[in-house]
Amino acid sequence: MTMSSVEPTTLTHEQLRAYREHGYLQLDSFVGAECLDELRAASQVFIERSRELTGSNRTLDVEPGHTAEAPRLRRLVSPPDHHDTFLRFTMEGPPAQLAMALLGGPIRFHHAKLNYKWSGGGEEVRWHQDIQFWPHTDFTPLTIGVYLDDVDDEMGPMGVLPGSHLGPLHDMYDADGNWAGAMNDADVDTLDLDAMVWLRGPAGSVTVHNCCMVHGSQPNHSIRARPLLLQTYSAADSYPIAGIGANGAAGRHSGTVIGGRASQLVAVDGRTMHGAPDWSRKGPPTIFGSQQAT
Ligand SMILES: O=C(O)CCC(=O)C(=O)O
Repeated sequence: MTMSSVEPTTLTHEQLRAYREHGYLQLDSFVGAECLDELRAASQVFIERSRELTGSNRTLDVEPGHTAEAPRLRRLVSPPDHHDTFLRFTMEGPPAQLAMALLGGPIRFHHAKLNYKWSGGGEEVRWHQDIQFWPHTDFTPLTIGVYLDDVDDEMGPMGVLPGSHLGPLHDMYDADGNWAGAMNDADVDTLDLDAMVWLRGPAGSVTVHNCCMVHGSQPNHSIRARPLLLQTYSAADSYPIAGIGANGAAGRHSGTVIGGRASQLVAVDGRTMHGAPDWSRKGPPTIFGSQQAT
């Protein structure tokens, strides 16, 4: 699928410079009320559906204390695969337009998720970087989060460490060699946690963080859930590297190019080549067919 009619948002030079330099952006009330209402209605469908569950499944991740009467959701996995409102929002809406502006051209969608961080203790996300979860051929991937409700300090807003996207890429395996999905304590000790910026804001506020940014969030101690709809895009000419992490299992729409076409130019290990067209959906022709057709 290619979505070519999406136009980039206009950002100021200062916003573009701040994103490059600090690795994140926050835009208050970026998504309008009508759009937010639609997103909340779509989200409610899954909260209701979760009442039938006694444990997590491939679509809905629920906390251990989840019940039909008092649902406690952690995540809706890949919202665009499950509801047309999410699909349109992610492929054509404000986050896609913003990613195009930040990346300066067509973009490639990677994946999306809706993190709920339920009220009364909804879970902490420990310090981590994203790129190790789904390495790409460059470091253009970024994640755009949209708060579906107002978020204050008590609710576990997203925390980012400015400039850390230009620093080391941390190992997120534990001492026994198991994937931990979070930085180890020794690496966390090297961080200046006082410099952490907490991205709170009214409903519709947007967070952007680069794939190498150190980030995480505290538990939600408030009486309201903190739904944060996250979507990840890269430049169209950046490609997920197969066989590592979530690449290849990032949802039905992963790989969709938005706002133009990929030129098939790809830089690997400092050398740029003009790669073959994308045959992943139709299947590749044979070399004989290609050579005899030209
Ligand atoms: O929900 C959050 O606060 C952070 C989410 C996050 O970093 C992730 O899911 O990778």
